[in-house]
Amino acid sequence: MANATLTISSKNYSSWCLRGWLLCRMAGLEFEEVEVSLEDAATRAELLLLSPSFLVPCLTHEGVRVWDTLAIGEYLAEWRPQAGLLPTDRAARAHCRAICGEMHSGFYNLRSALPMNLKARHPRFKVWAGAQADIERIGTIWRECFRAYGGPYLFGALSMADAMYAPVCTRFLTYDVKLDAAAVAYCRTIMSWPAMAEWVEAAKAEPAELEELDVEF
Ligand SMILES: N[C@@H](CCC(=O)N[C@@H](CS)C(=O)NCC(=O)O)C(=O)O
Repeated sequence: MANATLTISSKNYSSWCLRGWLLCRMAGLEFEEVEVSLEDAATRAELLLLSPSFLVPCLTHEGVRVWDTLAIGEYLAEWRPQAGLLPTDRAARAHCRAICGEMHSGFYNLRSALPMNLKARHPRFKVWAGAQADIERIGTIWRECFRAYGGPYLFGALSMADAMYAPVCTRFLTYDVKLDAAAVAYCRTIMSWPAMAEWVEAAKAEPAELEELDVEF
C-alpha cells in the first residue's frame, strides 16, 4: 500500500496539481491521489486539514507534509536523488532551479490570460502583448536549455523543469500559440510523455466543465 498521498483538485484546470503529480511520478513515488473539489465550504474546511495553505497540490509522505509545488520537487529530489529531478552537474542544477523558480513566481500574464484548460481549444486565439512577452521569455529559456543540454527535455533527460513547464505546453496547444520549430517539438515531446498523456486522458474524462472555472486557479 502507498505510504504517500497527493491532494489535488481538477485535472482539467489545475496546473499546479499537474506539476506536483508529474514530480511524484518522475520520482517513482507510489502515492494515492486524494481529489478535492474547491467549490464548497465543507470541502474547503477539509482541505485546510490537508493543506495548511488551502492550496493544492499537497504531498503527505511518511508523516511529512509538503504543500507547495517547488517544495514538493525539492523534497522528492532529496528523497530519491537517483530519479534525476535535479541535474547532477552543479551549474546545470543551479540553472534548473533558476528556471523552475522563474515559472513558480512569474509569468503572471500568461497564467491569467491563457489559463490551463485541457479540454478546450481556441484556434487563432488573440494573445495580448503582456502575455506575448511571457511567451517570448519562455521561448528564450527553452532555446538556451536546448543549446546547452541538447534536448529532447530541457536538461537533456527529464527533470523538475519539465514538470514545471509542462502546463505551459498544454496552454500553447489550447490557445494555438505560434512557436518556433524547437518549441513545437518540445511540446510534442512533453505531450507524449506517458505520465502526461495519462493525466490528460483523466482530465478529459472529468465531468462537464463549469463556466466560472475557466480561469486560472
Ligand atoms: N504556489 C503554490 C500554488 C498552488 C495553487 O495556486 N494551487 C491552486 C490550484 S492550481 C489552489 O489550490 N487554489 C485554491 C483555490 O482556488 O481555492 C504551489 O506552488 O503549489
